[in-house]
Formats: sequence, C-alpha cells, structure tokens
Amino acid sequence: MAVLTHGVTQRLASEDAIDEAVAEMRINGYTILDSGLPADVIERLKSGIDRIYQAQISEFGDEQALASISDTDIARCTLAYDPDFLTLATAPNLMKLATRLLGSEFVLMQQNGIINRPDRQNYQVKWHRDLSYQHWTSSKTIAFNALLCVDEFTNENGASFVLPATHHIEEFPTDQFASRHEKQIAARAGSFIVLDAMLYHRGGINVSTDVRRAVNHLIGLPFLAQQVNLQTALESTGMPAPTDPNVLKYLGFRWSPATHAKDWRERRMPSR
Ligand SMILES: O=C(O)CCC(=O)C(=O)O
Repeated sequence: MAVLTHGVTQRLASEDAIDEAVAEMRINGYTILDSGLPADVIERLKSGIDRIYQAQISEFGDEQALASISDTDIARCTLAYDPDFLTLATAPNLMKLATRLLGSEFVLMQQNGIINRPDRQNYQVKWHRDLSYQHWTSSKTIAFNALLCVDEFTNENGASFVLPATHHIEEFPTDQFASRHEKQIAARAGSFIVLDAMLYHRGGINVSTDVRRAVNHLIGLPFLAQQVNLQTALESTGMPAPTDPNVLKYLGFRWSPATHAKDWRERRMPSR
C-alpha cells in the first residue's frame, strides 16, 4: 500500500527486494539478504572454515603465533583455498546488491572465515567499523560488509550487534548511546547480514555450547586497497584463476597497481 507523502520530489527506487535492501542500507546502514545458496554448500563452507583455519595455523607455525598478532579464529582469504568460497563471494543476490549500492565497478577487498567459540576471547566483540580508524562520512556508499551466517545466528551464540545509522556520523557515540541503541541481529543460516562498512558493529559473546561460524566479505569501490592480492594468493595455493572477466575484475586482477610504467600503458591497450 502506498504511503502518503507531502512535498516529496525524490525517492529511492522500489522495484524489487534488492531495492528495499538498498533503502535499509542507505538509511539504517544494515539489512539481511538471502544468499540463495543451497544447504549442502553452506554445510561444506562450515567444514571448509575449520579446515582452512587448521591449514593456516600450520602455515604460520602454531596457534600461539597467531595469538601473538591477535589473529586467532580467523581463516583469511578463504577463496584461495577452496572453490566453494568463490561460489559464495559471487552469489548472484550479493552481486546484484553490490551493483545497486556501488555501481558497475567494485572489488572484493577481503573474505575471511570467522570462528566464534563459546570458550574463547574474541577480538571482534569490540565496536568497530570495517573501514577501521576512519572518522568521516560519505553521502554515497563506498564499501559494505556481507557476513554470511554459516551457522544460524542467535542471541545465545553471539549474533552480531549493530549501532543503526552510525555510518552517518563521524564519531563513535557515547557509551550510554551504545548500550541503549545497540541491536542484535539474529538471522538464519545461509543469510547475509549486510552492513555499510562505516557502520559500527561488533560480534556478540557466545554463551551457547556450540561454535558460531561466519564468512565476512568486504566489498568496495576499486580505489580502496585489498587486504591480500587475490591474484598472487590464488597462485600461491595453486588454485586456478577464474576465467569470467567480470569475476577477474571483482577479484581485483584489473585494479592491482601496475608493476611499472610500461605495464600501466599496456593494460590500457584496447585488446586487453
Ligand atoms: O562475528 C561477528 O558477528 C562480527 C564480525 C565482525 O565484526 C567483522 O568481521 O568485522
């Protein structure tokens, strides 16, 4: 049913569910989006996070070494280890939302598996922006996070908290504001909790008896820097590079800095 308005000459588009998600993102700074991925893929991602984390512990020495850099319980750059994570990062609903929020050019800045255990300290429970250390606002979305709930997110197992609309304000609010207005987002397995990358958020404390897993994506305009160069990351693990030119662009192959002046010019040749 149409709402009544007065003196309104400009409105957000409202053609479909993705437009509604965009409206929530622009105004509240968060929304929930169905990934559309089948349950068996979600199950494989669950074991994939655990497997990749164990592999990365071995790569780095031991878990104590990860603890020394405050990086326990995060499986980094997961798509370089298992093709299911590329399927996830390119889920059609996610790509549609990215196009509506950011336009035709956007890059995957990070993809990390997050393990929230009941019996451990978790660095993500502190309020933060994913574009961390930044205290300014932008009238347009420049980046967003898509946190896939691999397990169902419940109030008990540490579902994420958000501070709605804080992407519009430069400073972190007061302690009282944060405790009064924080909102916990329960969501079913297979959905993305999507946040403007400038929205303050935090993980919840897991007081259940089960591990809560998620996969976070940071997707943004190409001028932002990737955490890991995905081209070299794929080469390092021996995973084949995708062939779809749009996926290559999304993974940053086109946007990585040129290696020298001639490379920069060659990249601009029409045949490339
Ligand atoms: O695990 C969560 O609920 C939040 C994760 C988070 O804050 C992040 O990855 O930036």
